[in-house]
Amino acid sequence: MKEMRTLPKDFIMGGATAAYQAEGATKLDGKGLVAWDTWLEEKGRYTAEPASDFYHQYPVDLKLCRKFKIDSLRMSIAWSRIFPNGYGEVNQAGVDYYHRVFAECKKQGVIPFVTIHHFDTPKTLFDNGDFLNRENVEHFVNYAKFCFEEFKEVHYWSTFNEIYPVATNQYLTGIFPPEIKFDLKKVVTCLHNMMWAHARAVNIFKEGNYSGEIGVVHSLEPKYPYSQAKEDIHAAAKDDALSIAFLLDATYKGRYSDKTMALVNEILAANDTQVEFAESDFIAMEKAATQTDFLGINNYQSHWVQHYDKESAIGFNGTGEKGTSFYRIKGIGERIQRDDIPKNDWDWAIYPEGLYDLLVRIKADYPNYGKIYITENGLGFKDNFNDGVIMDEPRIEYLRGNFNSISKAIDAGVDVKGYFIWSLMDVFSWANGYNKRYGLFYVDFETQKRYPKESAYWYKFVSENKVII
Ligand code: BGP
Repeated sequence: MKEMRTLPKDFIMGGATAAYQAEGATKLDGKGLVAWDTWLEEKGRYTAEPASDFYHQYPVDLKLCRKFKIDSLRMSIAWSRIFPNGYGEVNQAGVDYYHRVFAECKKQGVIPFVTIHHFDTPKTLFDNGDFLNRENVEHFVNYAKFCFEEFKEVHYWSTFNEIYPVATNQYLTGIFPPEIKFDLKKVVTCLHNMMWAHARAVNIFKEGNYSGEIGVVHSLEPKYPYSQAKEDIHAAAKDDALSIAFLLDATYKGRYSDKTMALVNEILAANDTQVEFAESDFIAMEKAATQTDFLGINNYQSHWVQHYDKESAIGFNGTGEKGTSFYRIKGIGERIQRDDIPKNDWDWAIYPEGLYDLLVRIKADYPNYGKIYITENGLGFKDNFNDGVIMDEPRIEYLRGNFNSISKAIDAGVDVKGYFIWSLMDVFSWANGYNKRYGLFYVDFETQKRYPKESAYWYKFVSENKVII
């Protein structure tokens, strides 16, 4: 029999959510609008109502956490519940709501792991340029400071969720509002401004001597060359530079290395543009780089990249109809679907080795990485609801592969402290609506009843025994 891998005894097993995807109640108790509210209504495909109604169901979900040995809940605070317009007057009902959630966490013995911004900038600021507008960075920093002052119950803070997908979904692929496509200047400006905003929030947290830990959550998906041809290797290096190295350099060095910048500049030049950064931003970023406590990694898949020098073109699979996506970016490359690698219905490659490669690479390239939490990982799947029984073997298989990679990386000396499955319960998916389910708990979106899937029992066993079965 093959020997089973283990996890450290104090390894945190969590479940992840995000305010807009779980809470529902998008207009309740003084919450301000976000761009998504109007954009989804205009599209008419689906909305974030009622999502998983976490706004009311949180006691149920936290009880489930306790029952299924889920140590920690990754959640986010909705900026527009606290400041309906992004700044100015505080909405006390919103503040009270999160105090109630944190009190319930305490009651159920669940550690809150809180993101300050998860794709939901208040609409007034979003319409005013979101993070392309540096005035909005000031508003973000003030909001973060408010959270540190107010929510003393929280020990773990993440400034942002997934800076790269914010920048690229908004300004490259255009699958998020404001649906701008192939604007590389906006992409790089947004990445930089958000990293600068992150740094300033970290510095405020440290200067204010707040107790707890602070980090940032990056979406990191390895980029491999599709072949060993020189130009494919270079295409993968460019894709990596923009999507991984740019962010990790900023996080851990406080500035972009010459190698990263040369590749990013090459991408910009191929798109007839360039970006300048204010030298003074790097002062805040270098300071933050030495005091960031942890890195959160969201990883679902890996990519294989080949040379591409024609016009940019995107095919987005937002329906779960296999084989409908393609990704070709001028100046970067083309991401190729490899026939020999399994994929889910949304064409996401299932390749747990990628997570191992990523973890050991971070340790090698950024020795001051602190510690790592896997803050999202999971399988989007059309779960079969059979009289309340949900046999989600493919999800268990996916988790097993990724947990084995984490265990191997820990053996190789990478300090991975915990794991949060995306998602705790089924939630609303930004660009896919409700048929792409990820949860350990199936949500009937009509009745809001929760049903544990087979994977929830598997997860409980791993959490209790720290053995990967
Ligand atoms: C990450 C986001 C999550 C979640 C997840 C799954 O990018 O942080 O909010 O949505 O991806 O993505 P999707 O819902 O598109 O399948």
